[in-house]
Amino acid sequence: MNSKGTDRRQFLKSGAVLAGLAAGGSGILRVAHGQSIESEVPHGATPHIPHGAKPRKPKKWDTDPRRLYGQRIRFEKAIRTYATDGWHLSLTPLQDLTGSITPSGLHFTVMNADDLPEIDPEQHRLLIHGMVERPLIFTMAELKCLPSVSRVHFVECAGNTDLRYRFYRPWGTVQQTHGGTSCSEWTGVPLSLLLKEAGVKQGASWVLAEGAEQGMRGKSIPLAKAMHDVLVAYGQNGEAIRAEQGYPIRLLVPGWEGQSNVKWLKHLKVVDRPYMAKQETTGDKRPDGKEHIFQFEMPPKSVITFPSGEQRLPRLGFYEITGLAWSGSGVIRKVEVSTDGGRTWKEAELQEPVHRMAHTRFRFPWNWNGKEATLQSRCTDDLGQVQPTLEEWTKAWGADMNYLNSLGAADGLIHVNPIWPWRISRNGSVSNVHFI
Ligand SMILES: Nc1nc2c(c(=O)[nH]1)N[C@H]1C(S)=C(S)[C@@H](COP(=O)(O)O)O[C@H]1N2
Ligand SMILES: [Mo]
Repeated sequence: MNSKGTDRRQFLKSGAVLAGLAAGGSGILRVAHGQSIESEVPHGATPHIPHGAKPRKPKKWDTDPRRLYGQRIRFEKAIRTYATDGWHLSLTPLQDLTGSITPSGLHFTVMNADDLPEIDPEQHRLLIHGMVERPLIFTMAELKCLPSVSRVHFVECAGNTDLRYRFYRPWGTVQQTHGGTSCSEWTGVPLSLLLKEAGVKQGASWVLAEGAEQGMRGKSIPLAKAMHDVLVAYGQNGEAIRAEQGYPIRLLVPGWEGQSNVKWLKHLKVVDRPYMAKQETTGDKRPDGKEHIFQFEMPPKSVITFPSGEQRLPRLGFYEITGLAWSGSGVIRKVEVSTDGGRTWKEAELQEPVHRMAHTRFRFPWNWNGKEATLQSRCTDDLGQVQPTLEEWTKAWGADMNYLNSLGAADGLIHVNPIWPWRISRNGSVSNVHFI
């Protein structure tokens, strides 16, 4: 164990966690204090007057709620959109975003429950059990006492990039085609720390994570990944995780398909096989009738967010083409852009710092001469994986275009990452390419 790990262990030994008492007979190690560590008085709710200063005349702004918690200005209208065709999914308006971080209120959301779980953090507990030496229960306050890390990562639904837009619709915004991915700075406790504390037993190889909502959602994660870089996250972009993102805690499994990132996390059961919970039995449906399951890592993908579907270029001349690239395998090394239908490619500029398994903003200068043009981007990650064309992707997947065309509406094609061209017509309108 490295010295940091040893420090952590020492910390836990000397700290509150192990000072707990074993709950009667159950063998579950209860941690000591369950109280909230938050201050009783909300900061800012009471005006503060520096010592010796005279209060000034009240202003209207003094009692404006926005003074205590900011909202965006009413001119800004970007919102998530949702479909009612079987996907319990609201999508991020990628066309409206700048930089690489998704504002928390616009993070895409997938949720099977009928209504949003609102979990009282005072009541919530995280149980770690199964093949462990010492089952543990944590309150939220206790979790927040533990050593934490913050990391920037995307979460992407495996079903993001719905090929139906490619074949059936000339329209489709980048929100509709690619909005099932978002990127935040997540803060939490490394799962490895909690598992080491619980003491994983010999022979254990998977961790089943379960959410607290009705009809509880389960997902098995290989122990190696759980010990490597998974977080039990309570923070998103500097504040508590949004209810839609799993408040008060979620699993954050960097680079892996969205459904691994169990929200409203309640139970972690260390086991010796995958549990095949309801939601983890679907995979890529192949033409031969077989399904490819246990493909966890999201493949390298990029998309131009401006100009993109249903937008319109208002004039000739200079535009900055911009978009996002990400890979579940690691770092985006290169994004190339083609403005001539794929004949030539030039490297785009990447916004630094480039984080591992995170949205990476790219930019590319372009002069539109008023002629029809096809714009596309192609990324390469640090494993050398290159984003494929639709034709390459289809072939690698063991299918052909006819098969893809024949798929019905909800026939899940997942892990879809081909290069996504946008066509600029002479009047400046932007649309999907392959439809036409
Ligand atoms: N408890 C629970 N966790 C869940 C889900 C859910 O319905 N319930 N949906 C999963 C799916 S399919 C995805 S894509 C991600 C989406 O995370 P987000 O809603 O924060 O974007 O959450 C995953 N975790
Ligand atoms: Mo998902």
